[in-house]
Amino acid sequence: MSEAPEVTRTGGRQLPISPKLPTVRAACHGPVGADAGAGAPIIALAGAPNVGKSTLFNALTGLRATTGNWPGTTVDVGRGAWRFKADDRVCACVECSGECAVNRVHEFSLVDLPGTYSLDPLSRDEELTRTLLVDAPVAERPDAVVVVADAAHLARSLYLVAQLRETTHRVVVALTMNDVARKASIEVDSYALAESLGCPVVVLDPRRRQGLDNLTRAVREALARPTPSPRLTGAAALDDLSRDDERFAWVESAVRAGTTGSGAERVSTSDRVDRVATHPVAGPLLFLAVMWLVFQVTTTVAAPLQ
Ligand SMILES: Nc1nc2c(ncn2[C@@H]2O[C@H](COP(=O)(O)OP(=O)(O)OP(=O)(O)O)[C@@H](O)[C@H]2O)c(=O)[nH]1
Ligand SMILES: [Mg+2]
Repeated sequence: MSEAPEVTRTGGRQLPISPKLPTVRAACHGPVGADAGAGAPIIALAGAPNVGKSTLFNALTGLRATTGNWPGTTVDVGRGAWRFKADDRVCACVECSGECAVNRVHEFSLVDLPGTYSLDPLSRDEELTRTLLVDAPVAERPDAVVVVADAAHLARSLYLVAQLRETTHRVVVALTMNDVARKASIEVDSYALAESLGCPVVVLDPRRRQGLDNLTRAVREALARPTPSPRLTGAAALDDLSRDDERFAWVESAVRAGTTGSGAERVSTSDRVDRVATHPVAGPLLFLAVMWLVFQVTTTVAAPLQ
């Protein structure tokens, strides 16, 4: 049995979509590479760290992106061909006369992004997600974004969806860790969740390759729809911290609508504090304010006591 080719990776600040990737093996339809052919729709896998993005990427592409049970496993961008059979396109390949096994194969170019909770980058690898989804020219952005969300920690997975719905991206939510959620007595109603989020929600287990056909269908249907009109415009609006409360409220109502059970997670106060404390602008300002307060306590306040 031939080994699956290593995933092709593009790292650094370079825009991941541009470079053409090398061909790694041949098939009867001509060269079949680690990446899909030119013109294939580009689908990005985004989501919080450690939710199963690379496991899903591997299941869909047959490649071998590194996966691991710790955050930060993916620190650059992987890209590969997501091929699937569909019965609505007949191949006109001369060599195989339409008989070969890869007949009627469609393909997407699948991009595996590093984990991120939001579109506000805190590290260099998170910046890649921001660059690809927000800062890149519209023509170079993915045709759809699959947000991989952890069913056991839904609230912290959905902030990214809250930000993406303010852009022109087509979004499909792929719900992993359903087994973990069940063990924690969290029941997710994917239909209610989809209705509340306003985008398709597909339940899957990428380790067992379960739910992949449903994901393929949901992405194809999303691509058939026109791009959504943006609720907000521009990167500046996305970075507007004052919109946080609104986004949290939206996430909270989606979690409430889509989950039941004793373990159902809510957006906690610590989630809100974390959000402000780790914000690229508000975080350092908060740090300086605390340092100033400590300085005042140790000088002005303590001086009369000495
Ligand atoms: N229990 C359970 N484990 C899963 C599921 N999906 C993925 N995993 C496991 O979760 C761990 C993390 O998976 P990765 O694919 O590396 O996660 P990632 O989102 O790519 O992580 P980063 O690259 O760090 O952002 C691996 O050990 C997977 O086997 C699932 O549905 N249920
Ligand atoms: Mg990964």
